[in-house]
Amino acid sequence: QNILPWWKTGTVYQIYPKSFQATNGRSTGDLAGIIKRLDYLKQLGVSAIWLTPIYPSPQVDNGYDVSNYCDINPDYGSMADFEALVCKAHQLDIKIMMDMVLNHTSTSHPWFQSSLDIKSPYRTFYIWKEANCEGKEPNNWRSKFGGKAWQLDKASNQYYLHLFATKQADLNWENPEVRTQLKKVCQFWADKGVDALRLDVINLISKQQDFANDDIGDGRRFYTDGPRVHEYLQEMSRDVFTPNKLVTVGEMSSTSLAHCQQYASLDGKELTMTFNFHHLKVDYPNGEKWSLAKPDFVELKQIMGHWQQGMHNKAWNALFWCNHDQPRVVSRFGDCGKYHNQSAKMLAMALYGLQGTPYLYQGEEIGMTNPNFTQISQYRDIESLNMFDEMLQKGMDRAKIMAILASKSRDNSRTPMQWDSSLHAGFTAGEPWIEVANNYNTINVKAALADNDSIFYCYQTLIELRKQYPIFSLGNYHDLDPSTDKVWCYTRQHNDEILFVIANLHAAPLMYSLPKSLTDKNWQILMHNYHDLFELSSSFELKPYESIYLYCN
Ligand code: TEU
Repeated sequence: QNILPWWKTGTVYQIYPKSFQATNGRSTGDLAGIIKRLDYLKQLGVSAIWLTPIYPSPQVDNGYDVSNYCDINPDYGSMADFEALVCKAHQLDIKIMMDMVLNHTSTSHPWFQSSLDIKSPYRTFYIWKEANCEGKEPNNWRSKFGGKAWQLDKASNQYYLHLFATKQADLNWENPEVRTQLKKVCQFWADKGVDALRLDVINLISKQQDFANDDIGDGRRFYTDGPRVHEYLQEMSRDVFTPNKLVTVGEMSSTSLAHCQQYASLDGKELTMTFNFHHLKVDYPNGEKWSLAKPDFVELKQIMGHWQQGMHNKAWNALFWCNHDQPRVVSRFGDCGKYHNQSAKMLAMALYGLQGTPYLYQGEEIGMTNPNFTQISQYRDIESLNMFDEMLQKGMDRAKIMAILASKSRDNSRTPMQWDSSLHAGFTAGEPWIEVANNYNTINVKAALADNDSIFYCYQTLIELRKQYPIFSLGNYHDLDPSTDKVWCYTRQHNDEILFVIANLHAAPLMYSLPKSLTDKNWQILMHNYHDLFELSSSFELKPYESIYLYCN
């Protein structure tokens, strides 16, 4: 057991600092607020905290538009506050993971400002191109946030590439000096005592250099898992990740299993592990995020199985339902009404039985829900606001657009953390930058800690079990019935040890029969999301969202 590193047995807690905890009546959260809540995170049992970007930034994309990689956004505090956070976290044996946004910078970054001068050595830090022969954009690539991926600079009459917002300019990784500077940035944070890095859209850094038109798509096939991406990551690993023992998780946009087997290969030549998003597209009809559909659970299980088996003994997965870009999972795949508690626990148990490192997004541990905003004025996210305009222009009905945003917007997970039932959920004494969800009277940390049947304690137990039982890190994966959308039942096996996960995905009760091969085992009940007595027999009724962990060795 001792040979398993912390990132194979531990859980990472994602903090969205802007919405976590404010002090001094600020409208946004801050570092002092995070320090204040470290004991709570220790009680939960997490091994590390991932902070989404806390660097100086114009906040066009909530910090993913960095204007200085080596400082702290003054709204969040100072470098001294950051050093205090690292120190206190380490005292509690909690590691720090920083978010590195290395694919692009803010256009306010001094490098970009300098690059506006065509003669500046920084010109080649970005991807500047001439207009095409018709005097238009260099190609037809689209921005992920809507609109074109190229912005004209009138002074030089050239365009720069931005795969995200207009004010997020893509860096030119072909230039070795760019790579040198970015390695220095990683080294800077390693020297501050940071233990781990989350690398934002890191599989988009290498673009096909002919910048061809994409006749069948938005351009992504020319820069996703691009030609030199593995080479670049090997260089980063060799020069800065490995010498500093940095654990790394790469966020991979529209990637493939074959690429992730290499990115997150157990030989550690590139990254420690990868996030992918295929399992969170099972409610995108025909791949379209901005429309409504129920999740396809057969597809969900099939995707999870594909990755579990494909990565086993080769590479390492990151496991997650939620992050700051995704709606709340209990609103999405569970039930926010009568079965809020059971469905949130079922989703937790189904995911935490898998192989990989779980990432728990702030508020998920108390079953926070989407806020059900009804007015466009309640939204803040640049992607949501751009999509609202795009859908309006397409002539879509306004009520329909609002329903889509209420289900799909990234702001669904960005509302303030619900600490207690006081004003603004205890997030701030001032005016929060985005509204609190109006169910904070019942869904909050204080209430969760006071109820030993709460979702919080389910996560606490799961996190502890994963540290204690190596089967979670080591076992293989076998789906007992991939074709049903009623239940998700799988085993994890390592030598004679078996973890058997049973989860009812719906509110409807149903009869479940143990597969023959698993009936004669000496099962022990490791966990159960109902506290009623559970008698195991060869066939039994599964209650709404009931889930059980059985274990034998
Ligand atoms: O997200 C990358 C990404 O591709 C998404 O999950 C994105 O939010 C989605 O495609 C929009 O539909 C990362 C960050 O997590 C996100 O918050 C940033 O906005 C983005 O990179 C740009 O830095």
